[in-house]
Amino acid sequence: MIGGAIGLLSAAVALGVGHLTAGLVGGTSSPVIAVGSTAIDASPEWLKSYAIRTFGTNDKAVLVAGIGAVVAIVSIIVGVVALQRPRVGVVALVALGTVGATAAVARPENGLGAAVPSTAATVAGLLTFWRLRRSAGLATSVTGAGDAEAIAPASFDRRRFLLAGAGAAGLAAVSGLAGRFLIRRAEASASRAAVRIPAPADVAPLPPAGADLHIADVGPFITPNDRFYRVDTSILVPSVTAEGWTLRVHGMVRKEVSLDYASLLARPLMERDVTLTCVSNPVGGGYIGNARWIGAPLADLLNEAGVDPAADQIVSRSVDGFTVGTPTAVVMDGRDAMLAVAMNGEPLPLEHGFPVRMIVPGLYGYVSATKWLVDIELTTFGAYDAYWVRRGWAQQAPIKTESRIDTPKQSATVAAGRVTVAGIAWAQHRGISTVEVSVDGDAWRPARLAAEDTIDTWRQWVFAWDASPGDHTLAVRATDDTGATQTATQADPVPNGATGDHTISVTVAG
Ligand SMILES: Nc1nc2c(c(=O)[nH]1)N[C@H]1C(S)=C(S)[C@@H](COP(=O)(O)O)O[C@H]1N2
Ligand SMILES: [Mo]
Repeated sequence: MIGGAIGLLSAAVALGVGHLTAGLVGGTSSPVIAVGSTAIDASPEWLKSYAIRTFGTNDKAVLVAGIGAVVAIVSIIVGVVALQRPRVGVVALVALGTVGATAAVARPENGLGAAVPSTAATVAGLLTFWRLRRSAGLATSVTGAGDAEAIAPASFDRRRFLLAGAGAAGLAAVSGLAGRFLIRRAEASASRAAVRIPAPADVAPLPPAGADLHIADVGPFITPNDRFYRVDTSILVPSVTAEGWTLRVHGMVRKEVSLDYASLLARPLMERDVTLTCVSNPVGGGYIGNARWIGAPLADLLNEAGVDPAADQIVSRSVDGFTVGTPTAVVMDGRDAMLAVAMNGEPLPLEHGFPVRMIVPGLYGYVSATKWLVDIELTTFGAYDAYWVRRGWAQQAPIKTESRIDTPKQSATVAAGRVTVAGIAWAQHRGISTVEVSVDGDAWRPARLAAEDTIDTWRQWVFAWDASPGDHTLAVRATDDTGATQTATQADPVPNGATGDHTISVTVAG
């Protein structure tokens, strides 16, 4: 029992640490992956096709599990033998590392450095072996001559051994999972770096020069990717490669459609500026950004699948299980709903949904903007509640007409005289018609609007204020192209988006 546990845990820590080290220096050098790849290369064609037929895309996972099972059995046997003859354990761990290092270095894509993870694995395995022996009250000198001692029952502290064993198991699990995460992320990054987005068939004109007022403290009209807000439920960004990506369109359709990344890129692509907004954005908040997206029209794909007229909800699903419910009628009403592959001239960044996400102008992100999209199911609102709907948010959530003051900042002190008050206003898919500013609750006065790009984008505005010394409040409100002015009543983001005029206090120095 004890011998088997020591053997198994030492091997597990070795492989976990090896995997983690590979996550830092390069995934193909992981002893597990290197041995697995070597096994794949060495196996005959009939075995490979049998594995693919039987296990499908899980064939690699089955192989890794198989390698794990072999290592587990061997390490338990070695552990039992090593109880009396610790040198056997040392030799076995060194042999394990040597096999891993040899396989890793022999991979065509690797160099000598690929031996590092297996070396780290061996060291970690030996240290674990030594620690666990010690906590079991066994001789700590594993190389000494007198190896014949058995456990002296009196010196065996069960509690101490169990604690050390649990620590080793935890270390193996954490390092193995961390290694897997790092390796997958590196694979997704490499995949993204290799992607070439074709020129869109339907190009968007550049935003008009006047769309950006270039006022300090008002963000640029197009939000750079590294400054774009990010909202999702993932602690760790999901790693998906373009090569491994597929999308299935199913449910209430005439015929199911499946497509891979290459066939998505082969479709006619469109380019559009769309402002994304999060329903959680409080009045005056920053969960909003505007980007130039390239993607395949979603309505065309749905028409190919043939949507059942009764299917009033499109449920889209991310690789991590997150779901979004979008009204079918909205996606099909002619607006530029798309399966986006590029953001501001680059393949989607990993944290913004690489390789494919949904974009639907006019709807808050949680009902439209699924990142790491892998599945689209046509269903009904009656039949299914998506992720945030189950948590109390509205089933349907068009973006509300809103505006924000970006300069001056809340509680700022400004000099008396001409003060530039400026910010943004948005009413995606309706368009902004006017923005007004009120000082100290007095009459609303019109701000100057930047040129409109499209009705799906935000609009900057600026207001010249003759500021007199003292404390003042500034408020802003927007009116959209339907003639509706934003709701003045303050409301929280739950369940369908915050309302209220963004109001700030400033001090004007005398
Ligand atoms: N897979 C996945 N997609 C998601 C989310 C998520 O949690 N998981 N959050 C949604 C929400 S609430 C918003 S506001 C947008 C944010 O997109 P961004 O992070 O690219 O700005 O993504 C949407 N898509
Ligand atoms: Mo959101």
